[in-house]
Amino acid sequence: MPPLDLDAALARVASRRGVLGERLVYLVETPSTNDAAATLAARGAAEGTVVLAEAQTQGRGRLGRTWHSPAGAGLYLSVVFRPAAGGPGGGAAADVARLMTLMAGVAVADGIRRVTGLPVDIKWPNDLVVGRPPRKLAGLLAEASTVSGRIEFVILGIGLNLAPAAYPPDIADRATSLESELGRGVDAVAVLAETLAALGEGYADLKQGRAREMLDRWRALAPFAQGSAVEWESPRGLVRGTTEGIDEEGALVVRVGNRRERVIAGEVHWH
Ligand code: BT5
Repeated sequence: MPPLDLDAALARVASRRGVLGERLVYLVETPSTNDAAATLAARGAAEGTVVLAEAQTQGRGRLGRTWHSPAGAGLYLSVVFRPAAGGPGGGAAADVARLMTLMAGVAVADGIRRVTGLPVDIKWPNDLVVGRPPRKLAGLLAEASTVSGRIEFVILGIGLNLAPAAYPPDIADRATSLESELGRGVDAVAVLAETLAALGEGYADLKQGRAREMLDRWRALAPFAQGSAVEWESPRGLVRGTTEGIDEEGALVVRVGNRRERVIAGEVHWH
């Protein structure tokens, strides 16, 4: 059973969230809400379908990593998007899909900020962090399904820590939760509703060609994207540089010696 007050909270933000959350599937435990949502989407589930779980047994991050998802310690949810349906053509849908992770970072950060006042920062590309040194509060996982090069759907997964949990030691040092940061309980239902509202608005902006405003907001929420030391493995070996923001396609721009490089995917280590 989903929390009883969820319907009321979603009703309050109905005009902002659009179709997001019109259909909500609540699971007590599932391997991964991204997989559950992808299965539903492949069977035709409508845009905006949300899968929410109390716990995940195989929560995933990027590059095959694990997202620890103990029961009741976090929000674990996935949303079905169909950017190619109805509105824009294939190229525009690909643009929307490409910026989905950054848009979601803005939405989740703003959702949390509005409900709790906690100054959450975004760390490129998919982390939400708090404090210095930054501790990870939430992570995003956008996965697109394509058929003959056309985007069928995008599943956006959000894992957000609500309460402290017994993580493995290597993660415990770098993770945090809303409760540990705020020193009090949080209204998880309000955070969920406000996040879906912000996601609905951000998605509408992207579909209507207002990516620039979203990217500006992203920049304002992402202090590490300017002047941070980073390194990554490239085909030429380890590359070190200093971040110089993001470009219009959402790539991280890094100054390496006297040239600039664009980083679009893969793993960047921050110092
Ligand atoms: C992410 O990957 O941060 C994306 C996480 C997305 C999770 C959601 S939950 C709902 C949906 N269903 C899924 O199966 N996934 C999505 P990445 O950037 O690769 O970061 C993963 C790394 O974060 C791990 O290797 C750990 O170091 C760390 N980590 C794992 N669990 C964590 C947690 N609960 N809190 C903070 N850090 C964690």
